[in-house]
Formats: sequence, structure tokens, C-alpha cells
Amino acid sequence: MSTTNMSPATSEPRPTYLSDYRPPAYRATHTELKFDLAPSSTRVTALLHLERHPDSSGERPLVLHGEKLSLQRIAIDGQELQEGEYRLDEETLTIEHAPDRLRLETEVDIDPASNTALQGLYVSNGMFCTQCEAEGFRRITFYPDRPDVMATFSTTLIGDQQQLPVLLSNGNPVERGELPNGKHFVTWEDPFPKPSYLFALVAGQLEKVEDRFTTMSGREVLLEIWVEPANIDKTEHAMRSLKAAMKWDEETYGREYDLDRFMIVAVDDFNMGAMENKGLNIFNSAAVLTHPHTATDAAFQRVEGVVAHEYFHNWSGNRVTCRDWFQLSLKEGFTVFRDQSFSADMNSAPVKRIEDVSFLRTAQFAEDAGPTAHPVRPDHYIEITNFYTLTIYEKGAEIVRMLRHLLGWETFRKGSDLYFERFDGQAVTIEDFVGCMAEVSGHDLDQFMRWYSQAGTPEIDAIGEYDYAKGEYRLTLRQRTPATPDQPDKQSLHIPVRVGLVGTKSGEDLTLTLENPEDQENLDKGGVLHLREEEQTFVFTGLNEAPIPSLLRGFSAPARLRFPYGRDDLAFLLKHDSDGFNRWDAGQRLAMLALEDLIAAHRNGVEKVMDPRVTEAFRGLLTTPTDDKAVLAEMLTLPSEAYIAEQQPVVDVDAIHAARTFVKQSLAGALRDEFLALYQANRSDAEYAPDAEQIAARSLKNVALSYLMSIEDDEGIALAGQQFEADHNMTDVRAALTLLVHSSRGDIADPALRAFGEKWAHDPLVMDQWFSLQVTRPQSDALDRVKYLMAHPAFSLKNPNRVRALIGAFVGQNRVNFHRLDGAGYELLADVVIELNKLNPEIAARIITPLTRWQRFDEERQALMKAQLERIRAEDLSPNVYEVVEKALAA
Ligand code: B3K
Ligand code: ZN
Repeated sequence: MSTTNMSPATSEPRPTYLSDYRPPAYRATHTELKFDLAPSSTRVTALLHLERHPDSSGERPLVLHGEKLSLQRIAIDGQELQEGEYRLDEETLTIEHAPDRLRLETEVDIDPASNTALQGLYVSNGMFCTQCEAEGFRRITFYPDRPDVMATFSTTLIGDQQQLPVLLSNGNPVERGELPNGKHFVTWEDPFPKPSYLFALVAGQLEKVEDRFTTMSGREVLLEIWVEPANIDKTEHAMRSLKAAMKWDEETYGREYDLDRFMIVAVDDFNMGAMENKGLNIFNSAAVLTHPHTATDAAFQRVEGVVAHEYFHNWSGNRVTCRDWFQLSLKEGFTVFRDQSFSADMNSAPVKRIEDVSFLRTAQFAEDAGPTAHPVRPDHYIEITNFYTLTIYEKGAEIVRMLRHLLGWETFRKGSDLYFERFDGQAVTIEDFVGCMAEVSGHDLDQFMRWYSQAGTPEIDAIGEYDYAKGEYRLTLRQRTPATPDQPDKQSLHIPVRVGLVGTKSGEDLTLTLENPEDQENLDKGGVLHLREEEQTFVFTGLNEAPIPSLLRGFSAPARLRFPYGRDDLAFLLKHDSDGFNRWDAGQRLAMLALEDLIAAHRNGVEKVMDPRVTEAFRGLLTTPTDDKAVLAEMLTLPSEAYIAEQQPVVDVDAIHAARTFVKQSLAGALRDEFLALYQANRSDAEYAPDAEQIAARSLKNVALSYLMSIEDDEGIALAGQQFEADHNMTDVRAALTLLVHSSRGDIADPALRAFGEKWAHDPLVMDQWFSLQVTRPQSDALDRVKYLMAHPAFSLKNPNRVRALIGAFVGQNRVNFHRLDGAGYELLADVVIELNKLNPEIAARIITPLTRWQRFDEERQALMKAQLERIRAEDLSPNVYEVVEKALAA
């Protein structure tokens, strides 16, 4: 049981409120740490240079955080404290009458080997590593563990020379040497003041690859990627990505790296993707290791994005950090925006936008519509770990993107420069960031700030009317944000709506002239209408042909936009819209209309009929030559079941699955030859490279194969078999194997699966894929397979990647089987959550998400899901799971 963990029957964990923020009574200026590393008992000696905060009155005591620490010694300025001179509870150490300036020494013992929560110091595959964000450092030593306390650190690591030959921490190594009993030590110094959440140490048997980067001012930086010896051949792409990111940040944001060395370490047990510790980024091995034979294109791209994200944090997060954890999106939203822009520049920009928006609309919109909805800057939380959400990250990035477009790149860049210069070395707020943007642009961003405080996805209802005689088009936009928990009433947001009017005769963008000069001025600056009121009408004049509006171009705001498009309008936009994103979106909308009909047909038990307009639109896509294969692959991809579900008032998983399968099979049947030709045209024996061109061709080929396999076309099956056997690269192997395993052709799939499992038994990241692709198969035996695989020797609830690969994939991507009407899927998830609650509360509170969305389903399923939530609530819960389950049941 964790220290803040109280059984709901006795007392409930208490929330922390933004409005209660006060600067700390004391701050640390310099911190000296010594670790004597041993798996079950590590001695941590800390010497903190503390001084009273200038804003703090003399009455406030010195309070340090500390959890699960066994205190051995405590002294102030060399004087041992006696019992009674300090107070210890499960979360804090309090010294009532401390001097204004002091040196506090503590010695504590901790137990990294039994730390399955993976916060603080823990052991992964025999390697010591840390995860301190947000509040893990307090599990290492007593400390003012809050981001507004920034100190320089000096860290000495002591370990067995054989077991722990490599000893790493933040900054630069300044001393090393041998010690008695086969031990050795290394001392590291980090000259940049940092909050404790950016502290890191790593110790183990590691090997490195190194490289160098010369910064724009001519300094040479040593780059090191540290991995277990078996993975030394999987670092090349991460290194290339790191150098590209360093260069990009110099060129794009004028940001240069500051230390002499930058290290990345790969660990197998990690709760998130990676962590931006100063000078020593620690990565989930899944977010750093790649090899053409073990990682898919998607994995290569993820590595590039995450390496860049963590590197970019060196400025947006580390040099300028958050005052408190309510400001989390200050660093995360901005840094996600930065990594999205980087990936767009490295690959296909339109595809990157399509992927990011699909993800946002599917997953973040669902969060915003569910019981855990919260503003991008929350005003209270019980467990901050629960707030590393899609809303903080992805919606936060959309807000920064809106600012970038409102201001234009050059002004936005000036605002960014001002922010980094003015607040360098400080812990600041979202107002400080937006304030810089307002200051450099002269824009009034007061209303815009509501994006940070108001939860929920705004809905925009648009209607348009063309007056032929006057040559006018009247576009009326009405906004509304639905109520969310704690926020019944919403105010109007400032929403930038990028528009175009596409002429129905010419197929070209018409010149936009607005009646109102102020609106026209805004429009001239980038085709944007500023919707600030609940309802606004924009009158476009001088039009000599009827237009079809193209709205929210490039997805200019994270909103749901409705417009009564006819199917012919959508087919027209799919052909003619000059905005690539909206061209794709028109195709998705067209498919959605057809899917909605088919969902209804399935529910009503009437025969399903395919809308020929969808087939013709696809035929058009398949037969029109294109130079953008990457976008074509996206256009040929139907909306996911999760996205379709998002659009339904009551989710009918079976009807959605049936309708989508029907559309896919109809298209495959009607366009078989075209898909086959597409497949053949995009085959290649060229040596694998994760470049945009090859990735596009592979996506296109594998999309074509998925259509052919949907009808279990003989030729398709043969091609999938050959593609698997050819073993050219993991992208192709995994695509082929997944299609085979998801088909009814067990005769081909089973031996392939077995061969794959045996071949890769030694590689955890490939085995994760082996687990996932089996449990996502739509056949009704999937749940049995999950249970069978949970008993597999390679499965462990202690490894978050494995949990995500098996349980996460099943509950998130196998909707028909997770939502089985006998409730067995829900029961299985609840069982897992109950076990994980004890082992790793952070992961438990995440994996439970699908159960919390019970209101979206029919009554029968609602009852089954709620029953499992109640069952979980009856357990002795971590604050993490407690907070999520309470919200879900209160909804
Ligand atoms: N900042 C880390 C978050 C880790 C927090 C885990 N509770 C990852 C990132 O956004 O870069
Ligand atoms: Zn981040």
C-alpha cells in the first residue's frame, strides 16, 4: 500500500488545488547526493543547502517530502537532530524551527528491487534507473520535491565494479575512482539549477554508441546512447534522429544545447515513452531501439518523434520549467507542438497532420466527453500521475498551434524567444507563456485563455446559404461546448476557423471578400475567420458561382465541426479541395455517411447495400495518378472502429464492426484488380530505409493487401504468405502476419505465428508485437487467447510494455471482443486492474480507461461495466485508481 493510499472506508485521498498554490517556505540552492547502490538496500545520503524563500514569512516550518524512506540519520549544520526536533509522517518530514539558512543532512535506506511502481529508484533487468517526474524523487530522499525549487546537483554513485560498471547521472562526470571491496564511484555535477523531477541516475552493465554534434556557436557535444549489449545494433536511427532534432531546434527556434554531453539510456521497464532528465534522458526501449528486422515504420517514426520530444524539453521544460504541476501543459503542449512540427519537416507534413488529428479526434475527444474530462490546465487533482493525458499533451499542442497560426510564424517565434530569454532558469506559468505571445503581437488573448481553463470539445454548427442573384454566400457559425464534470456552464471560446470556398463550376478556391472590414482583415492574414461569439454570420460577396465551403482547414482548431454536406459535395471536395487535410477529411466524412447507413441497416436487420458514390470515389483515388503516395494511403484507410464509435450517440460495437467490414469487403470486391495493381506497383526489394518515400510505398502496398485479405482473395492470401516468408523488414512481416492471423486461414497463420514467436523469443520488443497481433483478432476466440497468453512464461504484469501489448491491445483495439455481451472482457480487465493496483498504480489507472466510458454503451453493457467498476472500488485502492474509479462511477 502506498503512503497516501487510504482505504475509501476510512478516509479519502484529498485533492490538491491550483488556488492553494504558495511558494515554498524554503528553497534548495545546491544538493549533494551520494548513492551506495545495492538492489534491496540502497543508502542515500543527501546534503541540502536550504534557505528560506524570500516570499515566505518566518513562521512557516521547513517541510520536506518523503515516501517509503527509512530514515537513518538527520542533522542540521552538522548537529544530529534528536527525536522531537523533527516530525515524520507517511508523506513529510517537518522541522518546526529551522534557521533561515541551513545545511540539512539525511541518510535513508530504500529498496529499489521491490519497487514495481517504477517511480523513484528501481531495478529493471538488473539495471538501476530512476523516474522522478512528477513526484518520484520523494521516494529517493527527503526533499522539497516540487518543480519551483531549482538547485544545482552533485551526485556520487557507488557500486560494485563487476555488476555496475557504468554509473551515470546528470551533467558532467568530474571524478571517478576505485573503492575497497570491489566497488567504484563516479561523481557527476550538473551546473544548471533544476527541479528534482529532472534528476536521474542509471547504473548497470551497459554499452554505448557515441557520436558528436557541433552546435551553432561551435561547441562540440558528446552524444551517447547506452543500451544493453544485445541492443547495440539498434541505436543508429535514434542517434540520427537526435542529431536532426538538435539541428532543427537551432534552425527553427534558435535553441542550442547547453551541456558538453547528452546521454540517452534504454530501459525495458518504463511507465511512459521516455523522460527528459537533464543531460540524461531515460527511454522506454520501445521508444529508442529500432532495426529494420525488429521495428516497423511506425516504430521508426515514433522513435524519431520521441527522441526529438525529449531533446526539445531541454528548453521547453528544463531551462524554463513549470511552477507547479497544474502548469504541466506549459511544457508538454508546447513540446508536443514542437515535436509534431519537427516530424512534419522530416517526413510527409500532410500525413503527420492527418495522423495527429485522427489521434486527437479519436482518443482526446473521447476523453473530453468522458468522466475524466479536465481542462488543459486542471484546477485540482488527487494524483498528478493521472494527468499525463491526451488533453494535457495533444489538446495542449493544438492550443499552441492555434497561437502559432493566430500570430503567424515570425511573431510566434519572437514570442518564443522572449519566453525563453525572460524566464530562463525559472519555474513559470501558462500566463507567462501566453503573456509573451500577447506582448510581441499586441493581440488580446484574454478570451483565448479559456482554452486552458474550460474542458470539453467545442462543437461548431455551420450552415451556409448562397444567394445567386446577389452573388453572396452567408456562412453562419454557432459554437457550443457541452457540459463536463464540474463545469456545467461554458463560455464562448475564441476559435480560429480557417475557410475556403470552392467553386462548384471551377473546382477552384474563390476569392474571399467579406462585407465586414474587420473580418476581412483577419481573413487576409491567412484565410481565418475568428469565431468569438456564440453565433456569428460571415457574408462573402462578389461570387459568381455557387461555392461549397471547406471549413476548419488544416484542422485549425480542436473542435467538432458539423455542416450538412451532401454526399456529392463531399465527393467533390475529395477531388478538388486545395487543402490536403480537408480533402482527406471529405473522404472520411463521405465514408462516415455510408457507414452510418450500414450501422442502421445492421441494427434493423435489413440487407446492407453499399453506397456507389463511395465506391466511385475510391475508384477515382485508385485510378488517378498521384505523386503523394503517403496521403493516398491515408485516403484509402477507412475511419477506425474507435473513431466511428466516437460519432455514435450510443455505441453499438457489433454494428460498427459489421458495417466497417462490409464497406471494406465491398470496396475490395468492386476494386479487386485496382488493389492488386496497387500492391504490385509498390513492391520493392530495395534495402530498407525508414525514409518518407519508402514508408509511403509500404503503407500503400499494405493497405492494398488489407483490402484483398478482407475478402480472403486467393491471390491476396498467397501474397501475404509470400510477404511474410520473404522476411524483408518488420513493417511488411508484421502487416502480413497480422492479416493472416486476423483471417480465417489458421492453416497458414498458425505455423507462421509459431515460427515468428520462436525466432524472436529473445527480443522483448518483437514479442510485444507477437502478443498484440494475436489478441486483436476479431474472431470470437480472442478472449480465450488473451487468457492463454497471460499464462505464457514471457508475460508479466510487472512489465508495462507487455501489459500494454497484451491487455492494452485487447481492450483498446479489439472492441467486439472486449465488449462481449457476457461481460467476460470487462471482468478480465477488472482482474488485471486489481492486480496492477498493487504493483503499478500508474499503469493500473491508465489501463482501466475503457471501463470508465460506460455511459457510451447500451444499458446492458453499462450495467456490466459498472458492476466491474464497483468491484474494483471495493478493493484497497491506490490514489491513482481511486481517483479514476470515483470519477467514472460519479458520472
Ligand atoms: N515528461 C515525461 C513524463 C513522465 C511522467 C510520468 N508520470 C515524458 C514526456 O512527456 O516527455
Ligand atoms: Zn514531454
